[in-house]
Amino acid sequence: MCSSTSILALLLGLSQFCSAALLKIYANAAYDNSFGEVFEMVPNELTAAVGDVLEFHFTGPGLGVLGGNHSVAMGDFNSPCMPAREGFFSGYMGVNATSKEADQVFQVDVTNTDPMVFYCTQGRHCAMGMYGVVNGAGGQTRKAYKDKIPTTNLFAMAPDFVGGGTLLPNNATNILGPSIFDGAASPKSLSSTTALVFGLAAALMIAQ
Ligand SMILES: [Cu+2]
Repeated sequence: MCSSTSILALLLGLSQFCSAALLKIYANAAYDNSFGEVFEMVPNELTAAVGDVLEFHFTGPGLGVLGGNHSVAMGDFNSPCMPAREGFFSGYMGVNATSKEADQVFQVDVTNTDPMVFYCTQGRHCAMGMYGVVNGAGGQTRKAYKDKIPTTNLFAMAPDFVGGGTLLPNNATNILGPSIFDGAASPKSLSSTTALVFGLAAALMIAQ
């Protein structure tokens, strides 16, 4: 990504345009009145360049509620919710009921731009939607992975190691929250929130 944007960066005089990015991804549990429990990765489709860092956060209502104990592992496009032979695994991260985040984040360095799938190994979280794809292409996209999941009752498997990344202390407070991602991790839910805000504003204007 850097090489394709460097000329533009020079023209604009923006040297930071070409710096490595820290890409935050949230393994999040939420509750929606229509859909019930929602397990998601936010975002669940992203583009990353060599040198970027994926920073996984584990968020939701807290340990003991909605399965507030997540992980992230590199997956295998051919075997949904199963680990890649060589990849990364954070281990299980309980969500702190106060901050709504786990007390640690897990960072993974991006060393190539091949399509890569990641998922939560906890129970049925993966089959219920807690997975995402970096640099999806060809037959290795989020949609292709989703189509291979036979049923939301599929239990995930975890690697037999913790590694391939770095666990770091996390002082963040959950920026998502079930109220923002009411329903799904798609921009749709954001726009419906926006629509609600505009709708309320319009209603107020009419009331005046
Ligand atoms: Cu999970």
